[in-house]
Amino acid sequence: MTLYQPFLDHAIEVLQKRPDIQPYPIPVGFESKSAIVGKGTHQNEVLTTSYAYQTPKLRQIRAAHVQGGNSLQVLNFVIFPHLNYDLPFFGGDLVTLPGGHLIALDMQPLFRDDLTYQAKYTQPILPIFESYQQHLPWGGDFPEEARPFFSPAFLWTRPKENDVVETHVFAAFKDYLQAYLDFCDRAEPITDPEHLGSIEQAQLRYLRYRAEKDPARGMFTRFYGSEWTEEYIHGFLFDLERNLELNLPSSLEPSV
Ligand code: DBV
Repeated sequence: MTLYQPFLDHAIEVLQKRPDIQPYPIPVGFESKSAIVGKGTHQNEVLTTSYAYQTPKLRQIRAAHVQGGNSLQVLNFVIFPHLNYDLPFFGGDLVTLPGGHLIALDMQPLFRDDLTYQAKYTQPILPIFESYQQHLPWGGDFPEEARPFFSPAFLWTRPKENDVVETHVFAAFKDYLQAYLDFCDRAEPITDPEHLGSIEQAQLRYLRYRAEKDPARGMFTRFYGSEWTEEYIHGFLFDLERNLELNLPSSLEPSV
């Protein structure tokens, strides 16, 4: 059993209990991808598997699980709400590299500086955040340009020990996911056109940043090549723009 398998199993179990859950299509070739990397006695299989679901409120719930031995494990788990809800994104980036663990867990806001938004989606989770912060201290260095995409309840930590991941990080992951699904249950569709427009802009801002700056791009390119990697990023991991293109209202279709 690899380090993040219990996280993935838990998420899938919780999601599958929901009556409105449906599979979300994973493009052919991306359900599972494997490569042998390294030389001689350092050869290792790196296996990347993908999982995806949807509900009437959540456009895409998806996970990428990378398993490449004790010093290469990743679970990247993101939930993208439909564009007619003001829900934040659920963002989990659980990464183990030779240098140690790197954990990012948050409900990433659409409107970080909007106080009404913070009161709705950040304040309720601050008590959870604070209860873990003592065991999971701030992880330090962090890209400044990523700041707008994280909430004040951003759990960002670099634990040294596996057992911190297995205990505190796992517990935090479960609590954040449950709190997120509770937000979903309460969310009401947005109908005001101006509000809808600003949600779409915020979703695109977030998506473009993540696709462009995906910290896994280098790793995936080394293992599986750049063609597979770019298609995985834009066609599965961060696929909103492609889907918007496919669903253009007829009035916006190019008239050529
Ligand atoms: N990160 C992803 C996806 C991954 C992934 C889809 C499937 O967004 C893995 C894999 N994250 C991953 C790996 C690393 C990181 C690092 C492999 C290590 C990169 C390396 O050191 O070579 C949060 N993830 C990081 C870092 C941060 C995050 C801050 C370290 C700094 C960095 O390398 O950029 N999550 C990440 C992030 C956002 C987010 C930047 C921005 C909105 O939501």
